Amino acid sequence: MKKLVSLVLVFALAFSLAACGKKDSATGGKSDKDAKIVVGVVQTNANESDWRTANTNSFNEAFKEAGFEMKMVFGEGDHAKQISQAQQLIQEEVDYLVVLGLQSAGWEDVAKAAKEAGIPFIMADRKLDLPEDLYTAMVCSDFEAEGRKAVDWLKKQNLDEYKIVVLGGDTGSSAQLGRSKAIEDGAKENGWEIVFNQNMKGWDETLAKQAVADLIASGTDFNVIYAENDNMARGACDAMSAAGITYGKNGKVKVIAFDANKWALEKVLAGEFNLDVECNPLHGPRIVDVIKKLEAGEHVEKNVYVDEEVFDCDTITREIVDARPY
Ligand code: GZL
Repeated sequence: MKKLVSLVLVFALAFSLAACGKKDSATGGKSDKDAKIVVGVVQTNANESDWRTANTNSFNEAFKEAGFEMKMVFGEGDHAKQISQAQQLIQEEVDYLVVLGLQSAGWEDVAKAAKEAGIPFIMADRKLDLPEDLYTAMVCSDFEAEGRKAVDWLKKQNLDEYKIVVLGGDTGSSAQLGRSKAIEDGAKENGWEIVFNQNMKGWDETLAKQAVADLIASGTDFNVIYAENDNMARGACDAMSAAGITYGKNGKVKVIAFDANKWALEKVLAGEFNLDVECNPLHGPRIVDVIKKLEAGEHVEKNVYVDEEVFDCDTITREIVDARPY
């Protein structure tokens, strides 16, 4: 009889230990309230762009402030590497998994594994192609909306002709897909000509500069640069400067950029960029807020798009630029 009782006790103990190790992947909630919250962050690349640097710094600062332990890994342009890094973090039983995907597709297996392990899956920056039951929260930018802001501005310019150079970001990222869709749809709707449309691997500034230099050398005529981030817009401007082509507020070529890094807004203020569409990188505090709410068992909005502005060389001021946080 004694043996039976001790056997039951052993099973009961094993069961309760197993139960307390698992979290509800929808709401999180660390079982041991005193232990540090460990957050796995699957980042794109370390030195992809000034935007990415501000984004990574935002996570570092906000997580340190919140007392979270952060395990950040970098895919460095390799989607398969990001997938295996995410699976590794699940194996390490992080309390939360935050993903900034190089590619928007291909995340279902990881999201299912996280759910099975009871680890809340949070998307930051770039929305991934996942059904709502496979992620806990999304805090991203609406890239197509960003692109529509640029298209609406371009339409208001009432140019005599529209010969547009599109310098796209990393192929397949939701940022590139959304911004490119907006200009491609806008060109169709308005009868504009896209004379060049190529994605620059890694959002690379040098590749963008070379692409525009080659276009100029080939005699291709254009009067709009639609660069899907600030760094590529700067590369395009360097190529135009080298060829003696005027651009910006009083130039031949209108320059549109995305991200609105502070240095780029200086260029808007100087009239070198005509328009810069904000894509706010400061996701650290936003993700801390989501995790704290989950830990407290509070309601968390499933899908949150970041509020973002547009900066126009005709209206921007020194005060606006000086007040910018990144
Ligand atoms: C957008 C972000 C993009 C930026 C680029 O949210 O994913 O990646 O626009 C960055 O500058 O490299």
